[in-house]
Amino acid sequence: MVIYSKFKLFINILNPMSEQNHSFDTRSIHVGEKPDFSEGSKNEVVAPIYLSSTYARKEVKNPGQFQYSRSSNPTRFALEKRYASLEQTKYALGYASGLAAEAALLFTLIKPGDHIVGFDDLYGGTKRLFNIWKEKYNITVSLVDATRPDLVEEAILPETKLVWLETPTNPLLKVCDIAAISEIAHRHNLLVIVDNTFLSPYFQNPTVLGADIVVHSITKYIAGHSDVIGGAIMLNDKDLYEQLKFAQNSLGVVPSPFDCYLVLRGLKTLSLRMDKHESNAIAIAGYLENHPKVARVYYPGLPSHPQYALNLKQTKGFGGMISFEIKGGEKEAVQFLESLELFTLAESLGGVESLIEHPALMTHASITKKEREQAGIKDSLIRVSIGVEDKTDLINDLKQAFNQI
Ligand code: P1T
Repeated sequence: MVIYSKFKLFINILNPMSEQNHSFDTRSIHVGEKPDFSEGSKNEVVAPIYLSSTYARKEVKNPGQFQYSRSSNPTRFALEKRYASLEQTKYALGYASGLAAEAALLFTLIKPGDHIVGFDDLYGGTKRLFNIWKEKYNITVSLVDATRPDLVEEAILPETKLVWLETPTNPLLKVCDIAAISEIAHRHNLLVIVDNTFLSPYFQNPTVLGADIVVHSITKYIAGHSDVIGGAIMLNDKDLYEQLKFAQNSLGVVPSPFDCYLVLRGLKTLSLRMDKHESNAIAIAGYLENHPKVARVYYPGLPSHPQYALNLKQTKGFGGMISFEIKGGEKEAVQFLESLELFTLAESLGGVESLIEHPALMTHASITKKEREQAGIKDSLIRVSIGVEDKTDLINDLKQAFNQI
């Protein structure tokens, strides 16, 4: 069996028509949804939504591939195959939300007394999860400015288990060097987890750069239409995959078959959407940078961004997320946000429609003011998820809202 699969892999490498030899755009449409003529009824072009919660077996001792939908489901199976293909990993698992994936990682990898080194500008919900684990399971966490790999190394303790990164970060769009930090972490026998939500696998593949595990909030660019809550983990290590698969089933943190279908559908346009998100964001970041009522713009695609060169080196793009500080404080920020007509004032990001929010009062309200101040999240900070609408319409909306403050 092993010999056969190795042989098959070898044939795949030689075969230019093998799935993994296709480009990203092709894989995002076809992997997991290939019509199968050998099995008669499985020649659908679109993967069906398998709603059955359980699967019959002919013989008591022969369970077959699918038994119970919490442990495995054909629609989820198709999606997990595509996730792995797009992140260029061997394995992938789907979850009910990004935070469900993160909780499953902590559940699997962390035991009482362990220590985590994390980026100081992680998503607020990730920090809240760390705070829960700190209180309940007596772990410790050091959040450091990972734009400096030396600070990551300095924070490593004998009880450190893993390094948790996000790049670019939410909400300050800080970029860290995945390859350099992975090299440091591996020297200390630590795992590196990268939250790749902001760039999606279209622009960045952390395991190719040296990270061990990728985590995603699928809710964002991957699903892409603000109608799904989902999460994913992608990795290459078989043993870790088995442990995570065990936890996925034991905790029951799985996505519904309907959500899996929506994500399979959304993924087919990921590359088209990401290119448009990015070209709109480049235009809008430039507009904001020259606006007299804006104090500072955070966007990795601006040459003024402190890690612009690093981002160019390790990614294929800059993405569609921008943060900026408005001149004044909370009052001006709130007035501006409430004056917009086309941008929707809402948490979340990565959908086709442009969303805008106030991190201190919204997405990052779940962490303390002290933690926010330490991370540099000011009351004048506004975060924008640039959609795929017409960029002139978007800029005109920003213009009229600036005129009202
Ligand atoms: O919302 P959920 O699917 O559980 O994903 C959590 C999560 C994880 N990682 C990053 C980088 C995220 O941005 C998020 C969710 N973020 C928001 C809801 C937000 O508006 O920032």
